[in-house]
Amino acid sequence: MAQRLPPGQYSTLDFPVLSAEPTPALPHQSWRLTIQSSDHRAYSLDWSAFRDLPHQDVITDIHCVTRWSKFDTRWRGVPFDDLLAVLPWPPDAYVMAHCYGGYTTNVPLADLTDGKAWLADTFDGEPLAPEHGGPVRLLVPHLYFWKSAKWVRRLRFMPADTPGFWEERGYHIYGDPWREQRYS
Ligand SMILES: Nc1nc2c(c(=O)[nH]1)N[C@H]1C(S)=C(S)[C@@H](COP(=O)(O)O)O[C@H]1N2
Ligand SMILES: [Mo]
Repeated sequence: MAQRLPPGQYSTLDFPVLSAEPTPALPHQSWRLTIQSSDHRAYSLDWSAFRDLPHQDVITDIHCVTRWSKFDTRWRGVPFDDLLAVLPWPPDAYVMAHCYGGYTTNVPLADLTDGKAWLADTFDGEPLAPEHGGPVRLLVPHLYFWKSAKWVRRLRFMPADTPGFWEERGYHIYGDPWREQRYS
């Protein structure tokens, strides 16, 4: 199974917490997810609208740029495709994920569609813990885990790729672990 571990990574059973900001308190009644088009149209979901979207179980490996990988992590969440399906307008080619707390990260739309990404609200059968991004985080497991934005608040479509928080600080604009795209 050597090919299961991307170059320069080691496998761990731990689930380290890596956050650039303090864990925000996000009660369900005040939580919102807003999708924003590049021409400033907005579509918001409250908790009950989000909960009513189709959910899917996911078992996947995750890879952090700090070199830990964790195999067979068990999530449940809304496939990004099902979120796109409820949007009243067409998406743009790039997405900036904005988080409660201010963190941002950029991902091309093509890396979020066709079953490649989820808005996860469950880990190991339990509501996603606040320190791991609960109530909802982005899960984009084929890219380094910094792209999996915790406490996601707003998904802003953009016509061009623009660096987010870590990407502005030297992390790779794309972040493919199999090509070791750690830093730019
Ligand atoms: N909002 C937010 N999301 C974030 C981060 C962060 O600092 N803030 N860190 C990223 C990084 S670098 C990693 S490795 C993972 C860590 O997720 P975990 O704490 O659940 O292991 O979250 C990513 N998403
Ligand atoms: Mo990370």
